[in-house]
Amino acid sequence: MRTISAPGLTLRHWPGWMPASGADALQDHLLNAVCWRQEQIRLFGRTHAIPRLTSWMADPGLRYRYSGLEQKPQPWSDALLLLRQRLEQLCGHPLNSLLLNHYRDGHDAMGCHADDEPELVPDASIVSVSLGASRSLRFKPKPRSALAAQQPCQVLELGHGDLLLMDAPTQQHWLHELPRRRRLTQSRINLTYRQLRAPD
Ligand SMILES: O=C(O)CCC(=O)C(=O)O
Repeated sequence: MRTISAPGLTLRHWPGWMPASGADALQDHLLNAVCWRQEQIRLFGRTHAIPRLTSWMADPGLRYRYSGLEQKPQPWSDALLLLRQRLEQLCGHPLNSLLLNHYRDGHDAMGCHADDEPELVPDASIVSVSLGASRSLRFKPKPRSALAAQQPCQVLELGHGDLLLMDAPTQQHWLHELPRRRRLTQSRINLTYRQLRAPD
């Protein structure tokens, strides 16, 4: 495990955390078993299909708006529940929801954002597992964050079976994005386990 830290940023990265055979099997299972959707968003009065497929799993009663979209939870699969239990032991807190992203090739991407929605427990880590093609995740300070101001960007290459913990208070001070990699033809799946606040 290596730790990447800067003011307001703590990342813990385990390259190859999941053995390749387990990562291959999980990737195949998710490609076939998950109900993937391509969501539409409205930007400046126009509708766009987001450049990736997504799905969301969560415990009953939890609601989550992500990128302005109300997510419709799918039931947990056994494989993802088992992985959740291992990750909860590792990070030391509950992980009651999971956002799945499927990048079909290098044209699919994720824009710059922070996972700082009010529904998320702010002290909890965001726990990310990557499967398939290697892609870079780029972190840059939020424009108005005093802690992170004038810090250089941090770039991590995330490969098959890698685990990444984004620890608090990273989401308060830093943005992250998954840029396009135009020549890439292989697909990638990313799982981000999260802790949502319990409903009132
Ligand atoms: O695909 C990735 O590694 C990043 C995913 C991400 O930023 C997110 O789910 O918020």
